[in-house]
Amino acid sequence: MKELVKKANEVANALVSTDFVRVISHKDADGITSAATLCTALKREKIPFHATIVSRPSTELAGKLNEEENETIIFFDMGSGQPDVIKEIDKKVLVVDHHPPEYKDGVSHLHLNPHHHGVDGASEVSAAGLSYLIAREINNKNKDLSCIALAGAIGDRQHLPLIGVNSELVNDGVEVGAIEIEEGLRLYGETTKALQTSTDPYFKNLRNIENIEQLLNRLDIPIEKDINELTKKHKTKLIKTLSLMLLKQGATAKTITSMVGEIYRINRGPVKYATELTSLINACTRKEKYGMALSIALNDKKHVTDAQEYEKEFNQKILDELYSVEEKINEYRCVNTIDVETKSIKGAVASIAVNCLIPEKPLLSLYKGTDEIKISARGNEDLIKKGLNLSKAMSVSADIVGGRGGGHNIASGASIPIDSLNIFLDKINEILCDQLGDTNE
Ligand SMILES: [Mn+2]
Repeated sequence: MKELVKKANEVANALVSTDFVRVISHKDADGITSAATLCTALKREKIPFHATIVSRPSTELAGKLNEEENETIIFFDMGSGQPDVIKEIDKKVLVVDHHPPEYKDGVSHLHLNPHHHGVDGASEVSAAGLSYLIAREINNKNKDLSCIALAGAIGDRQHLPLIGVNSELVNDGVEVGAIEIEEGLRLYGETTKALQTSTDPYFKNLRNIENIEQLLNRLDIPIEKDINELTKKHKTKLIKTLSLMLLKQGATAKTITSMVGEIYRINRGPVKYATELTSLINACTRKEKYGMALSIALNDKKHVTDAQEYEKEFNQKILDELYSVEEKINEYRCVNTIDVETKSIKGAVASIAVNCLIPEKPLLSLYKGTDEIKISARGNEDLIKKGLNLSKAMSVSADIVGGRGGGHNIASGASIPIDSLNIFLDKINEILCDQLGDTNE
């Protein structure tokens, strides 16, 4: 950890000694909060910056950056896996990424990646946490920015539980009063709504508001109260009932235990809880409103209502899809697949289903476009323990059919040519059987 902070300090020094910083970050909650954390720190130092949110570093992007008059460019949440593109940029490039790196030194001016310092980038720190370390090295007063970075760690699902740098940044936030830790259900808002719209976890039998009201009445719990404002007695009763419900519908043990735990109230930012901030940013990115997402992460309240509207809309699509997921499943020996109608929800649906409904096998969610099939693959902790590595399975299987794929062991993506689905599925099924130790033919 010490070494990682030392490297963050080098990046901080490189930034404060320049008069303009060009920030390029990834288009997800982690990338956007990374940019917001650093940009806030730069603003406080009166260092001008320009931030752009992109999907991945490309030759086209490199060309554009070379034409600009920036001296210093910082990449967040990307770059460790794209040395070729980084090399094309003839400026001072700083790469800050937590994905497994394909190089160490010699490609960019500075390369901050936890994997080089014995820190796990999949569980202990995301790009936002790295951005936070840099911000804190720029000025110790930036500890309050931990609440933005926390939303990034949550976005990359590194909060169950928070460990390593992530837990350190929360401690910093608590120390300066930017974050308050509460114990409770990891849901927010009015109890009935919170249960009806919950996707993390997803309650199969709480689709109708009548069912929920009946349940609450039976438990003698007031329906109009906020879920986190319930008395301890009511919360305990509710948690017991909900846990049983999840168990019955097939949810993993981790899903059930994760429903309860630390929740993080943030005292900086346009919403009350860190999870809410993550969720609003995600809602914007799915609509490709990256500027809006960034402005929310930068503590601008202007777009919150719109973002909440997107969130609601998106949530409904997921709930509709989940409702029929069990009927739509195609079963292979070591993998399940489903077809989804909306591209933007395929990852979310797969991830919820494999944790809350059908946990026995990894789940691939397929979106069939005109010439490509986009695939999101999701697993759960139990499958990881058995040896699941979706990143490898997806990249190898996609390669074979002339597509491309990769990601993390628990969550991965691929795109493949439209006519290659059967070959792809045969291959990935075979690889997954191998990984999961299913040796029977
Ligand atoms: Mn990330």
